[in-house]
Amino acid sequence: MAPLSRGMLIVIEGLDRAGKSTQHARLCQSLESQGRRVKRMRFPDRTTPIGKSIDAYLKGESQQEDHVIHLLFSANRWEAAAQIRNAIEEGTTVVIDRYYYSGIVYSAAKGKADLSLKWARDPEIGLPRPDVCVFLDIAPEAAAKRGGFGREKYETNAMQKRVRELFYELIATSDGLDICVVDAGRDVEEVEKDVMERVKDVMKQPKMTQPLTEIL
Ligand code: FDM
Ligand code: MG
Repeated sequence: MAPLSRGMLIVIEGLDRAGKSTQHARLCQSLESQGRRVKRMRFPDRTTPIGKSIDAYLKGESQQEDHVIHLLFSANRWEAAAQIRNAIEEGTTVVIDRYYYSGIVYSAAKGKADLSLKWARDPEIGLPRPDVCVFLDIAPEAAAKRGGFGREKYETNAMQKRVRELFYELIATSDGLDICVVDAGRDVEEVEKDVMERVKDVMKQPKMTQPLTEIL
């Protein structure tokens, strides 16, 4: 494969239990085996002070007003933005488990009139824009069969169902989100093959010879 002058910014998205962690790990490994430098990241990054507040909220140990927690999730990406940009500039491919797509959709799924998809997206403007986001699509019922939910805040069937609807709305209504959908209800290997194919397609695109852009 031709060397890229900069790294790629790749995001893996999906509902809980869609197989994000597995596919994230496998994609990173295959990119490394092809000789690329890879930086693994995930959001929320629960290790920073902001991430620790998010963690406490998700575990039900603290309460946050819905707009406030939304902005904390966004701030948690902003505190990593320079790190992402620097890695990519020096040729490292950054692969992230969840990014601003989850940020928009999970907050909007709460159904508050004053917390729309648009409101939720605004704080993300200016963050590094992914070259590709692979949305691992799975029916909430199939996801639920993969094992019960844990005790975290958003792990309910109603929430997952709404999140999936909003992911579809996001994909349908906005251009330039760089999302491609992969059917994640199949064997791990089949999904992995599809994910790699999507990434390879993007590697060939002219934008890969240009600097990384920003979310508009
Ligand atoms: N989540 C994740 C959000 O609500 N907003 C965000 O910006 C991000 C990145 O946090 F329910 C939600 C999605 C999920 C929860 O994520 C924790 P992980 O991937 O299960 O740790
Ligand atoms: Mg989870």
